[in-house]
Amino acid sequence: MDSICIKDLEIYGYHGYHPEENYLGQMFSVSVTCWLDFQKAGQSDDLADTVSYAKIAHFVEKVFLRQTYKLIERCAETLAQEILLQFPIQKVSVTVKKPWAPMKSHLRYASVQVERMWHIAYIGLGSNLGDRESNLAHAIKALEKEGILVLNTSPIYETKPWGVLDQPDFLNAVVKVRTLYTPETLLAHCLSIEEELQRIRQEHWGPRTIDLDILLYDHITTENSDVVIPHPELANRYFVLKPLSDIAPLYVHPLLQERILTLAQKRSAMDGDTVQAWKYAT
Ligand code: GSY
Repeated sequence: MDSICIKDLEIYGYHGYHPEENYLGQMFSVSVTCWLDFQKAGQSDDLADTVSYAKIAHFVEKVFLRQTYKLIERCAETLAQEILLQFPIQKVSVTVKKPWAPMKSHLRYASVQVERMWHIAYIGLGSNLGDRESNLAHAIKALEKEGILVLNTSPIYETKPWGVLDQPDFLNAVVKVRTLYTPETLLAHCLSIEEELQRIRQEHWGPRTIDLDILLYDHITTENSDVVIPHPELANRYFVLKPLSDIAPLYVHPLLQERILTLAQKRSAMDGDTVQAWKYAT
């Protein structure tokens, strides 16, 4: 991907762990690389088709001086997040250097570097207690409140219970989201939304106000993680495959190497009658 780079932008700031750093201040040097596609600007010669490096530099100065942090790690993390939110870029790298770091050793500088990028994830939603449709709507709003941008919502389906059969029918849907969170942090947000909507986790595979499952995250597969991606049951559950295939038919399952649409069609032969159209989510 193309990149725009700002190297060693000098800013006099007050970040530091020692109180004297906070009142005396010192020189910092900040470098930023932004990844984006500027093929269009390469053809058009128009600044509107890319990101102005002057604007990035000005924005970095503003964010850098807005607040004082003890750690340059926190400073770099904040800069990376704010730059990704402010500019239409895919990925950013931020380096913060402290050439005057107060210590006995002689060195050119101490520095930290972070790389952050947008991620695309698909989250499955299910509810079979209370006002099921409003539970789904609340969960989607709650995701947005946590800073998770919902890009697309599948139609809602009414589905026969899977696992424990003697329980009410579910409403299921899938959302496509854009997030800066890691899979672990995204899962933590999903769990806190479930708690907020008072899911009662009494019976495994039993009724629930709301269930949020991370189905896919970029094209990664995880190992030795508390979050298993792709969701291990994805290919077996038609109530997930059907809504997912509506919004990501061509996505290739990273382990099975088959398109979601193909997996859905295969599963439909077995479970097609367990999933019925409900109505389109707003
Ligand atoms: O894993 C999601 C919770 N769940 C569901 C569900 O969402 N829909 C249907 N149809 N059956 C389910 N069984 C469980 S557990």
